[in-house]
Amino acid sequence: MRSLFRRKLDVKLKSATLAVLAAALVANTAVSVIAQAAPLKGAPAPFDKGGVKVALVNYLSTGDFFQAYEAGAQKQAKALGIDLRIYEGRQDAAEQREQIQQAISLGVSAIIVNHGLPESLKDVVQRALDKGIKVVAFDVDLGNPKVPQIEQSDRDLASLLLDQAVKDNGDGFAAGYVYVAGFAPLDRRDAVWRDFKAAHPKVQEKARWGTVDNPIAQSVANQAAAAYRAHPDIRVVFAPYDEFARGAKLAADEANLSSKLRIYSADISTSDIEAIRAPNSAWVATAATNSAVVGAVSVRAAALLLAGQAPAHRIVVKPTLITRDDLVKNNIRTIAELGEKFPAFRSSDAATAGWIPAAE
Ligand code: SR1
Repeated sequence: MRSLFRRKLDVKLKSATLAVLAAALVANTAVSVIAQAAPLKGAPAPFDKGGVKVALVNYLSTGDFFQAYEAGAQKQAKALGIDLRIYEGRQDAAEQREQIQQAISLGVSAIIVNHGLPESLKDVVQRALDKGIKVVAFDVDLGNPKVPQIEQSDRDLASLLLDQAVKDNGDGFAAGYVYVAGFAPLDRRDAVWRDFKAAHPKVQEKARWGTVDNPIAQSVANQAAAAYRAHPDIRVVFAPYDEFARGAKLAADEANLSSKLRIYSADISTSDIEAIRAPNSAWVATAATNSAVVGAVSVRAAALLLAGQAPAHRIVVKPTLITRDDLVKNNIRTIAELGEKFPAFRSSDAATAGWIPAAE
């Protein structure tokens, strides 16, 4: 029988462990240990020995796009035997800097930076590089030749949407535009919108709104409702982020405007597909990648750098246009079903090598 002393000690140790875990959560240290850092047969160093630790430091984590991105990164990390530490994004620039510093102290070999504000990241990323840590960035332009940049070709994405908008509505319409400055993908899509307006003088931007305050879709819906009331002639809404489109649609549904408006967005998830397919939905098209694939590409880019096989400086995952008609005609209800119809939603050949196991 165990002594009373021993049992008291066990209780104390358990409470201490819980306290450490709770402290980790409060301090927002990496809480996810995803995979065993196992050796990968036939792979170059350091993957042949295992023990490779990589950090994924997010600026944004909420919403379907970022959840699928993380899931894709986890799956690819597991296939590579990488121990992936994920730092949740809370849209807090100071916290993201601190997380990068924590990853450096933890002794990771590579860091994936997912979104963020370049000015608050550049020096801390340089600190990581100076210590020999490899860095890749998704959708944040760190302007550093040593940091490969991953993106979804935002120019193509916006062009696909706006071409479709002209196809559906002609080259003259009153538009609402949902935008928040300072996010690299949104800024790149905005550049296309500005060029588009210059080339289509009969397109009038009647109202502009946008916020990334959580819950994003609901906050955008509140703004959209006011914009629709003030500008009842709006017929097209360019909302190139799925959370924005959800908000624009919510407000359209509530104001009974679904049959008068057409919404064009970016991104796609199973719940987006459901919203686009809903009877009489105003959300008629989106241009998107599979964000799980983009997460996998981000991990592969970091792995290539670690193996001394530098990927291209600009790594692009190409988007595909998906219309409501495509979804309805092909009876597509999920991302998996979308992958059966559009191969680009199954995998990408960006940042691949023979020794990297597929995980998509
Ligand atoms: C706030 S930035 C949101 C965008 O980031 C990713 O690039 C997704 O495509 C999303 O639209």
